Amino acid sequence: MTAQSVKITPFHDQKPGTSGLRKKTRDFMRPQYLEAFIQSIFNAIGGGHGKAFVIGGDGRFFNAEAIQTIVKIATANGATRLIIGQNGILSTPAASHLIRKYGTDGGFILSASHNPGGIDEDFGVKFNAANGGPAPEALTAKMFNETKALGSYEISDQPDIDLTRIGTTKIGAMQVEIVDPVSDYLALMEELFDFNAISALFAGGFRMCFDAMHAVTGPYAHAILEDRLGAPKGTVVNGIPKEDFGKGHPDPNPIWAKTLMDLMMSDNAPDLGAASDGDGDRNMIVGRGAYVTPSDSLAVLAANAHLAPAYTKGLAGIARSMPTSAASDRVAARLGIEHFETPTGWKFFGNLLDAGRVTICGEESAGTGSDHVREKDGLWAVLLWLNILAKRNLSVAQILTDHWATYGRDYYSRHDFEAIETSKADALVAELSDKLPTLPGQCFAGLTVTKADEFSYHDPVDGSVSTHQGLRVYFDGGGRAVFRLSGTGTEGATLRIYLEHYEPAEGDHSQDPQTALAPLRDAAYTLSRLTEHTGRSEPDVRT
Ligand code: VG1
Ligand code: CO
Repeated sequence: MTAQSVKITPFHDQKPGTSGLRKKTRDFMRPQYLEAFIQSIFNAIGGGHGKAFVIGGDGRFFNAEAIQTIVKIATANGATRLIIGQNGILSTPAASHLIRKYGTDGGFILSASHNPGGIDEDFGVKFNAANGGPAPEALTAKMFNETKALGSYEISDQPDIDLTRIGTTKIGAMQVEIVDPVSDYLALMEELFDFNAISALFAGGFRMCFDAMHAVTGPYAHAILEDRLGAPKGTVVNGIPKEDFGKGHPDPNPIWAKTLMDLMMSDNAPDLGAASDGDGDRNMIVGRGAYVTPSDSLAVLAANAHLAPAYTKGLAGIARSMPTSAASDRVAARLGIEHFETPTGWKFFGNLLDAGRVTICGEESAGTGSDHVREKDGLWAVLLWLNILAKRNLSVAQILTDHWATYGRDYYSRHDFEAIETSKADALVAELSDKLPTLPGQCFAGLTVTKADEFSYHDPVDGSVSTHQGLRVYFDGGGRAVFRLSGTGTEGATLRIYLEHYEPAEGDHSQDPQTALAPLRDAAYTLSRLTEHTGRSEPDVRT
């Protein structure tokens, strides 16, 4: 076995986005493309010599091939220990846990998350640091700089490793451990939650449907919900990971998890419906006849977390991404704890979690998690809901109604406009950001603007500043519209418009969110000149 240095011409399009580098799978399959990015990561972290890494992915097309390449580059860069999920499988939260549990120097996660998979779809690579969390902005910037100047990569000519067999082998001085992807994660969940109470809930006839969307959570959900907690066989559907996710979008929202939504709105609905995404870090929660928006889910989980063993002592604080509704802020205020508003993307929660300033975090995009790992965690959220349902003896709908009666309701919806020509989306954002200072006092579709700004984040832990994190417009009557461009797409631009309107505790909580938000939508579309810029007037996805 020898390592060789391969000369290359650097690529100039390897800028990590909201969550790692995402590209068309065929881009990643181009000669030297993956190699260049992986070598740049090693360069950005000061080399691989003597270091340990976790490696795994969501099982999408090209997962196993990419892992073999990373192993060879890691060998040549002097790594001494690799921990790899069997068959190349690790959910994002499980990978985060392994990094922390075994104290590795970081981990490589192969996933494009909720984006479709397959040779003509998407692939992605994320690097997580030694705290288990996504590389912070300073590190992703370093990686990008490395990619642009890269002259060569190091690779070893060893044969492929056997990913199917659990156990430890040696490649030269390097130890390679193939581990069961589920067992350490399951043990962690057992520490956090009251598994006896949840088992008793299922034994008492409680029914749920968990849609793994042919993605990575299938094996985890089978092992935890059915085998360990005793939910009836068949509780987990679409539970076998497929390379192309059954040709679907593994995105747990009412559009892409429509079959589950239809079931939950029908007469045969079980007590709880849940779904997770490609890499297992997102969750959707839906009760019988009651969809729970991710922003509300975060607030309900925070308000009830003390019912689960891990959180009986209470929460240190709560953080949410800026476009997420203010529902969780209201919970923090009542609990008398700090709350934080961060830019979109889990990497911004890392410092707050590491510093012990927050315990629970969440995003409107169906991500919730806590300080047990440094990623959002789909099954964790489902188990916390189950723990709460087991303790409170109420339905999901009753818990929600009760929550709104206490805190008021933040009507919320995100409208996505996908695959817009990049130049048109950029023009809309540039024009809107230019005119922000002139908006206050102006009236659009009957609503008057009270305040408008561009969000910048000042990290209270390390003092770093992240600018250009979304445009915010506030209206008379308490409504808010946020505009930002997605950082996870692989085709054109996706414009996200986030709408939110607060109805106090004594107000009307029974409206359809799209109806309640219609005036705000009209104002947001009009003031951004959405149709003039993009030719669109109907979103592709409403969450
Ligand atoms: C989206 C979501 C964001 C999330 C990110 C990664 O980013 O809005 O909240 O953190 O995806 O999630 P963007 O830039 O497209 O809006 V995942 O589950 O795709 O790793
Ligand atoms: Co994901």
